[in-house]
Amino acid sequence: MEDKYYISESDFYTWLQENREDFDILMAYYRCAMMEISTKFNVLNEEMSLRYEKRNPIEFIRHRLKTYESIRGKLARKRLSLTIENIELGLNDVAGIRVICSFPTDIYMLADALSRQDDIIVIDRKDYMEHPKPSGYRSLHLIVAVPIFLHDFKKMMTVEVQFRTIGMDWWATLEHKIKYKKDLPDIPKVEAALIDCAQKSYELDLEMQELFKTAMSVSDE
Ligand code: 0O2
Repeated sequence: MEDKYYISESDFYTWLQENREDFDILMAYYRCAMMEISTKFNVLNEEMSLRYEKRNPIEFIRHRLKTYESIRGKLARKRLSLTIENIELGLNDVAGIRVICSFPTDIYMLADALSRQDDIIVIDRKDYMEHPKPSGYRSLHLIVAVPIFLHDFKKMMTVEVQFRTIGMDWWATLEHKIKYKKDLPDIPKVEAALIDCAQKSYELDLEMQELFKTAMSVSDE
């Protein structure tokens, strides 16, 4: 039976031509929202470099807008028809920010600091550090709404924030290359090895965190 939510590539591009202006405006709003969130993290990073442990908890920040391909696929997976409204209200991760932190505890500290800001609304929180995915994936995901201030109105935009350590990011990037979302049959040996690598990498993260604490306490004496 035909799936009424399936959107072919050519249907998507025809729709895009007809809705180009509205689509481009929505994407521009998402870019503004990513700038707002990036600035918030840059401010926190700057502050932390001067206070408390006097170091930057953020190694780097990346951001991305979801690709056409990914928007098309996710709408179909969520059983949503192709409309501007469904892209905006039905998908939470069109705008994505990845905050790569030095140590696991930095992740919770930064996520809490962002969540406390009074212009931020936390819509969802998924703790894949405490509860890794069956694949071995670790990260902390927040879905937040942030206001963007346009010349004559204010608009709340949704952004997905993924917090990872360098180790979690390293694993996720390579796992993505090796298997994530590829329509390959399961290869139990590869899956088990990936889970094992994720665990080892997390243990190293915790070890480095302990080394840092020890070094800090010695330098404080
Ligand atoms: P891309 O290409 O990174 O943008 P929901 O949005 O709640 O309906 P979803 O999208 O499954 O459901 O949310 P979830 O589980 O929080 O994961 C979303 C994102 O986390 C993914 O984005 C990946 O970036 C990352 N992710 C989740 N699981 C894995 C995994 O097992 N391996 C890797 N490498 N990354 C993972 P997208 O949109 O799938 O893709």
